[in-house]
Amino acid sequence: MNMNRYLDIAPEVAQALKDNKPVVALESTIISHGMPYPQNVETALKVNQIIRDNGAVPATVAIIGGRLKAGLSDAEIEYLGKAGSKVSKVSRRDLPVVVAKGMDGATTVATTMIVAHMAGIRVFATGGIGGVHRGAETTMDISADLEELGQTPVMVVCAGAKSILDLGLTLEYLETKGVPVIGYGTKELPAFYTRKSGFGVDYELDTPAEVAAAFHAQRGMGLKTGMLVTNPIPEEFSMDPAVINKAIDEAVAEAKAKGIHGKDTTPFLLAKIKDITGGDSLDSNIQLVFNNARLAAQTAGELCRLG
Ligand code: PSU
Ligand code: MN
Repeated sequence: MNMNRYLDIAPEVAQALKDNKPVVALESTIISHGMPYPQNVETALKVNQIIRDNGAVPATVAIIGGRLKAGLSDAEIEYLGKAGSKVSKVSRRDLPVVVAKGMDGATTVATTMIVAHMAGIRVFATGGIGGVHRGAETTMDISADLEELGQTPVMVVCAGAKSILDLGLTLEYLETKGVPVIGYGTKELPAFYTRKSGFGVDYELDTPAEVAAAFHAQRGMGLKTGMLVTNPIPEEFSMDPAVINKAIDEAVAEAKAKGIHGKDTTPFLLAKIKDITGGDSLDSNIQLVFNNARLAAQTAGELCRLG
């Protein structure tokens, strides 16, 4: 099964895949660049536990010493969390040099999908995806995550997209690429910190079994696209839209004034929003990741039942 010579699959993950037991992939940029230390490491370890409690095996993806890893040890997670933004943020275009040079790297949604697919993992849980940035009509800043969703058959469970992005354009892009956007128990795209965005999704599905059945059909038809499952943050952890939208507007304005661009944009905005909201956004962020881990583990279980 371990066909790719650049890939190491953790023994527990390899065994689960061989036995048709559920596995959930997790990204590492959320650990290194998406949250501060030590909450990043605490969150990642708790996510692993939640996935286990829901009957699946966690497989955090990263690049260590130039090796693609599907499944990290707790010590490796601690290392990436402590190193933070000193570790390279690795999207699709960064892979060749990082691997050839034997570097360490934290994988974005795009790269985690690539490695998950190489390993044979079908379901991936995260917080938020990259998308079409506000002002992309002049900057052309569109995350490689969207292209990956258009070409790599992995299900990504997220809490929707943050309004650091242009949500309307992000949905248009996904439509063009043929990516199904599922609302879990909702007809509206969740906006990460809040349950609503004002934008509709393609389909509402209400159980892990329904989500698994849709993905199973997609794969059964040989469609090569991914699937985006958007899972609203639990009500009790959602933020006041006025507060969070003001923080996001301020962060976006500051990024523009400072000329932040390229791969630095998303990490800059995430850190800024956390500073402005005094940590409230971090608490919400952590809770929505837990919620996505639960749904992903249950859906992975249903997929295994389908074969
Ligand atoms: N959005 C979040 N949290 C994150 C990210 C995005 O709410 O941690 C990270 C993910 O790793 C995602 C990446 O794949 O940022 C997107 O970066 P870019 O926009 O540069 O493609
Ligand atoms: Mn970008």
